[in-house]
Amino acid sequence: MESKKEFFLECYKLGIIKFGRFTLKSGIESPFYVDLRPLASDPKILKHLANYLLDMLPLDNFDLICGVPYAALPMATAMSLESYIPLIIKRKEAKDYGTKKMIEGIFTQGQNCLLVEDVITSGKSLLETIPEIENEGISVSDIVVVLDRQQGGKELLESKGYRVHTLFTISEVCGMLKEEGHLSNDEVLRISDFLQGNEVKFEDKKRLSYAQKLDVAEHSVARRLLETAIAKQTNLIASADVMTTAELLDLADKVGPHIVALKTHIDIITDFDPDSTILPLKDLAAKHNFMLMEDRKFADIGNTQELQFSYGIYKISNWADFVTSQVIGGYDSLNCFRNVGVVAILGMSSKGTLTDAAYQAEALKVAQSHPNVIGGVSQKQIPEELLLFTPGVSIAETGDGKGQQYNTPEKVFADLQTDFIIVGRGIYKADHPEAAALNYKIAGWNAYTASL
Ligand code: 5BU
Repeated sequence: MESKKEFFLECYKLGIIKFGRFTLKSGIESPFYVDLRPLASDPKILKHLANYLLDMLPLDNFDLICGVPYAALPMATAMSLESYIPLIIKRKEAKDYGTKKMIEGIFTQGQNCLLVEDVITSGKSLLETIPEIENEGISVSDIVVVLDRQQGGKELLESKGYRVHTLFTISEVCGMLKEEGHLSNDEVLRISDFLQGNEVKFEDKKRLSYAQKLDVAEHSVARRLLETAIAKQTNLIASADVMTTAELLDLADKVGPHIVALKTHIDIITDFDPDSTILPLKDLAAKHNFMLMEDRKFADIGNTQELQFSYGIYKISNWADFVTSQVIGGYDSLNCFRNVGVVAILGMSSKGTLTDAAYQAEALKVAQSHPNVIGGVSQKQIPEELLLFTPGVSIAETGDGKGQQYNTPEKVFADLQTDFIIVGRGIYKADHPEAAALNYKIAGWNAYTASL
C-alpha cells in the first residue's frame, strides 16, 4: 500500500475536507468542514481505507463490526469483507412495526463489537449510540474513527473506558496539506486557534465597490449602469408598475433625478402607444440620465423570445437598455438579446417561489457563462462578477398580503451585497413619489457605503 500521506492525499481529492468559513449546527463558525461520505464512492479508496483501519486494531478482540449510520456503514461493510468479521447493522430509529429491533443481523449476547465511526468531534453522539448496542447484550470495547476533529471526543470516550483508535487527526491532515501547498500558514494558524477552543476571527471579505466593478465590467450596459450609479450616487431602480402613459411619464419625470434606472412592465400600460408612451419616456431617460429596464421576464424558446422582444406592439428591442429573462429555456434562449443587457431571474422574492437551491445553481451557471447576461435577480448573494438586482425592498419591511416579502435597503446590502435595489409601491404609491425616491436613494447609497 502507498504511504499514509499518499493515501490521505488521494482521499482529499474526493473533496472530503473544505476550508473556509462554515457555520456548524451549533452555530459556531468553523474554519473547516469535513464530510467523509464521498470516500464510499471510490471502491479502491474504500478498500484501502478498510485495510488501514483494520491494521491499527487488535482484531482477535472482535466478534462483530458495526458502523454508526450513515457515513460509517460502507466503511464497516468494507472492513467486514476484508477481515471476515461479521457485520451487524444499527438502525437510526427503531422499527415502528414488527420486532422494534435496534440491531439487525446475526449476533449472540456477550459478543464484543468493534464500532466504526467516520468523524469524531465532541464524542457525544457516540456516547448516545453505544448504549443502544450494549442494551442488546453486546459489549463495545473499541471504537475506530477515520478522522478525529480533536475537539475532546477521544478524551471523553476514553474517560468512560473505551479505547479509541483514530486513523487521522485534523492537525496531522493540516500538516500534510500545508506541506503540499494546499493550505497557507494563516489558515493553519486559524485552524489551530479554533482547535484550542478560541473563537476564530474571519476577515470579512469586502464587497467590490462600483468603481472596482467598473474596472472589470465588459458589457456596455453594465458599464453604463455602474457609471451612472457613481455619477448620480444612487443604486435605486424605481419600478413603475402604473397603468397609464400619463402616470408613467409623470413618475419618470419626478423620480428621474434620483434613480439609476426605471423598471417597466410595459404590458400593463392600458393606453400604450409607441409615439406617445415610448418617445417621451426616452426623452425623460435622456434628460435625467437613467436607463430603461423592461421587466418582461422572458420564459420561452429562443425563437419565440426573439419575436416577443422585437415585434408585437411593444418592440422592446427598440427602446429597452436591459431586460429581465428567465433562463428556463436554456443557454441558447438568451442569444436573441443582442445589444441589450440581460438580468437573469435566478431566485424570486415571493413566498413559496419554486426557484429552489438546485434551480438557482443551474440558472447561475447559465447566467455566468452567457455573454449577454449582466447580472441576476436573486434573494441570495451571487458571484461578484454579476450585478445583483434585488426587488422586494421596502423601508417599512412588511409584506403586501399577496406573497411579496420585503427587506430593508440596509439588510440587502449587508447580507446580500446587492448592487441595485428595486422599489415599486414604496415609491409610486407614496403621497410624494419624488420625496420617497429621494429617501430610498439616500437609504440605498448609505447602505452601500456602509457595506464597503
Ligand atoms: P414592489 O411594489 O416594490 O413590491 O414591486 C417590486 C417589483 O419587482 C414588481 O414590479 C415585481 O414584478 C418585481 N419583482 C419582484 O418583486 N420580485 C421578484 O422576484 C422579481 C421581480 Br424577479
